[in-house]
Amino acid sequence: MTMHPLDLFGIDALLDEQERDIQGTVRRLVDQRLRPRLPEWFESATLPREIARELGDLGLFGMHLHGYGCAGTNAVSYGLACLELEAGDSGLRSFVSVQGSLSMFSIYRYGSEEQKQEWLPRLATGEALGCFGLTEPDFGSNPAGMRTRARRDGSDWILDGTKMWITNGSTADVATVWAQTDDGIRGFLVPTNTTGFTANNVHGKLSMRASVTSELVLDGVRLPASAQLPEARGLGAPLSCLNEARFGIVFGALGAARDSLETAIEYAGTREVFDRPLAGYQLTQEKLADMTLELGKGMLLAIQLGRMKDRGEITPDQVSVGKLNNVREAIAIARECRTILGANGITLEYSPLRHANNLESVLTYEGTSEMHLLSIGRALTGHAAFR
Ligand code: TGC
Ligand code: FAD
Repeated sequence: MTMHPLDLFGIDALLDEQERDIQGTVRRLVDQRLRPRLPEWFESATLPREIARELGDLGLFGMHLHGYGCAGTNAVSYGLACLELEAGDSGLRSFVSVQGSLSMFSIYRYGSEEQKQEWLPRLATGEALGCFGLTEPDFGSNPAGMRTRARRDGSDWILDGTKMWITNGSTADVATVWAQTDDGIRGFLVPTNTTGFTANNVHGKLSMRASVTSELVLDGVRLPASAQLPEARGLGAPLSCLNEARFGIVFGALGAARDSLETAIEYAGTREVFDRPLAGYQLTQEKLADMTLELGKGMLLAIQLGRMKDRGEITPDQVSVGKLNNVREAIAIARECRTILGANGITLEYSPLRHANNLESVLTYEGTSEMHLLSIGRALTGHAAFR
């Protein structure tokens, strides 16, 4: 008899019935409806917009938000949904992260009642798509230096600037855009059909191919005063949205790792080398055992952070611990699993290298590993070493 890696940690026993149900539902959606098409989407560098309705029907967009058509689940359930989506492909999890944790959360947390009524119900169903423009060509890790500028013209705002690497940029109906004003950084909701707004897709990606990544150009975009997010003041506003998306990644990255490990265990069990199964060799077992330890420890960390988030106790530095550790271990697991698959591991037929390539983006976005190391370093020493 063999065991599933996570059963060695008794992970299921840490979840309640509703959390297990949500996880099972998302896993079935991914396995039955999405997984068969993922290699093709990865190869053709597309993610069809139509899947938004399917994800919306399951309540996956903004699922941990309350009201406005959102499911209102706890944080652990949201994390488990991210994990199952990323067990398919990081592009799927990104799609849901950006819609729910960045676009919807920015409106939910900082928007006017009118903005919430206008956008949240449609974003929750997937009828509308949102994106979140913080990064610029020259300001990624250091968004405080952003050059995008919003200036007053009477009661209107005029936005000029360029955002870069924006997930769902060219498919979104509304962009949350962060810009410098005379009073510091502010957020704006830009309907993407506004004159002066254009989105150009990034091509030639070797990572996160089943995901749309775009440049946003704002050239004299005129917006009414009501387009400003009234409650967002300063850099802390966009950074607080990142906490939400980073939390999803703490769980999500482990989905890519779990799928890689399951694939490697199954492959090693059937692949014969030197006349017997690869799984029977000590070197293979050492790899599998070590990866199981990191996967299980990552899950324990994710659930611990999820419980703290549900109690309203989690801090940004604790999210950094989870994001740094779980993405770093997930990419190491995906790469190690690839070795077990030999040459077969370099094809789209098997998931580990696709996951590893995707995780290169996950290592970089939502704060690079170096930024999270420095955040933890600051928490430990009191010295900020960013500048
Ligand atoms: P610093 O002086 O530390 O902070 C400025 C203000 O912000 C507050 N703050 C936070 N608030 C909430 N959550 C956080 N995580 C926060 N971090 C900082 C802070 O208290 C302060 O508030 P106040 O009231 O005192 O003004 O700012 P800094 O300029 O020194 O920067 C710190 C640093 C480097 C940690 C920050 O800039 C950073 O996190 N950089 C990384 C940028 C990043 O992660 N970008 C992600 C873009 S979005 C994305 O990648 C989406 S991918 C999505 C997908 O496809 O899944
Ligand atoms: P840089 O900031 O130029 O960093 C380059 C290297 O320098 C990194 O290794 C970094 O860690 C290191 N470095 C930087 N500062 C320091 C320092 N002080 N000390 C030591 N090392 C340092 N952004 C959005 O706003 N919205 C999105 O939807 C979005 N989606 C994305 C999707 C994908 C697929 C990718 C790849 C990125 C996405 N991003 C998005 C952008 C992402 O957040 C940035 O790429 C990230 O924040 C890093 O910025 P950068 O690429 O400019 O790297």
